[in-house]
Amino acid sequence: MPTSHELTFENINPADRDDIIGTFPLSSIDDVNLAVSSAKQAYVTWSKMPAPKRGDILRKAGDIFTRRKDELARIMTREMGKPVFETLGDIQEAIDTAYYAATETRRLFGYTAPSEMENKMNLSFRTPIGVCGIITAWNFPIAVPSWKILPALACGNTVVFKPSEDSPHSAQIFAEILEEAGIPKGVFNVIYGDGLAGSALVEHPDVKLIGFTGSTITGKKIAERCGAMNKRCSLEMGGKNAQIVMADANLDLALDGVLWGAFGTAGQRCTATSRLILQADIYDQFINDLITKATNIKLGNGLNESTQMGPVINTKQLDKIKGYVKIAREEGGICVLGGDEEISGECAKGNFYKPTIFIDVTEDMTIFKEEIFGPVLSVSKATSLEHAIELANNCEYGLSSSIFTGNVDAAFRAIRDIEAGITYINAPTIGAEAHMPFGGIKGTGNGHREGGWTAFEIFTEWKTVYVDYSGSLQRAQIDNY
Ligand code: UN1
Repeated sequence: MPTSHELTFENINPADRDDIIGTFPLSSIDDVNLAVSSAKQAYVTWSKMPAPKRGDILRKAGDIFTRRKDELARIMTREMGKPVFETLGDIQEAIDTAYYAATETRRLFGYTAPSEMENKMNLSFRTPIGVCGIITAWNFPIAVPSWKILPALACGNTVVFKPSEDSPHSAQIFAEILEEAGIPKGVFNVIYGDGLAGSALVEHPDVKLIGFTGSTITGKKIAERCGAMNKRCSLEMGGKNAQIVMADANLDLALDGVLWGAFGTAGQRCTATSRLILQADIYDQFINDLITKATNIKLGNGLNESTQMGPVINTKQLDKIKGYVKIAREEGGICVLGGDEEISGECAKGNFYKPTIFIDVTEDMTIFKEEIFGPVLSVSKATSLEHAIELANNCEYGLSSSIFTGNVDAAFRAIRDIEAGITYINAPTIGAEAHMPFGGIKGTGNGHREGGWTAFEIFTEWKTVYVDYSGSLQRAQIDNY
């Protein structure tokens, strides 16, 4: 989409700050207005297209994502840093979501129910909402937008998408793919830039819904504005996810679980494991084994095959992590690994932070409570299952959670008692599957779930229809009893 003015921003490779990927327009309010009015105009025909026909286009988008997977994975790695084996997975999630959304267009089921009167039929079905504003983060530049955009389109809505200013290139390719798949002009629009473009989108009266993934601070502001303007709003915000390990667990598995959960994507997932809660009997030994394994994690440019952990997204985020580690030390935290940025070798020009572990972390410490969004793991000790769950729940967020145990009773108690939208048994806190409800409780969300069939709840309204074929005025119970 053309921009009406000259302001731009640079897209910088986080693994090498000298590598400027490109410049992107800082969309102005005029640009946002243009995008919304295109989306509003396109809604008239797109919303009336038979849903399975919309599905054909989404299926084609899935095919093109598949065709461009390798190329796009490398572009995404250069743009946001995570290793190629992770960006390939990111795109796979969009492929799965595209095919799921395509099939769902033949299954946008409504309900029928018997009428309380003779010769009358009661039906209900889903209708689209209108122009949807989608605002997402940079850590899953293709997967997370796909969770929102593809179901929104399947349901007959049109979209204005504002990606993070740290991943505009991936968003541009997302748009290219939808265009090639045959999305009509105006149905999908991208605006680029920071909070200015984002808030213009939220404020626009013709935008009927905001779908947001990002920080809790921004999400709450969006929710307030959407509340005041009576817009639908679905939020996916922060997490402070805990992995519990009981003494009866398969400890090797639990170790692999926490290494992946805490240091995969350099800890930059809303589902990342940032707290490890160990039962006292295994505490010392597990920590020793964890340090040994985490020491060997290979940092570097995600385009290199040997890299296991990439950089963090930008210097601001690097500073934020440094700030949390400083606070942790000031509060008496014991750092047993990392605790510093990595500036040696191929990491010299990037935003690298070493895998970091603090032990004996207590509930009053800041790193126990606040989301860091980096490779920093806090370890705490629990005396029992009940204590472990109490520690896990002592948190303002409620996205993901995990318990490793060999005891079936403990597993079921954890399923019942852990306060989170997602609980894994004998698996890490990361790795949600695209066709299952995704989201959190408490400070993480506002009651909606993306992923699978639940995304279609977000992007539709219900229309209820009564057909009276009695030929006479039949009064319903409200006027008849
Ligand atoms: C996010 O970090 O915003 O479950 C989403 C996972 C990923 C999604 C993370 N599939 O770890």
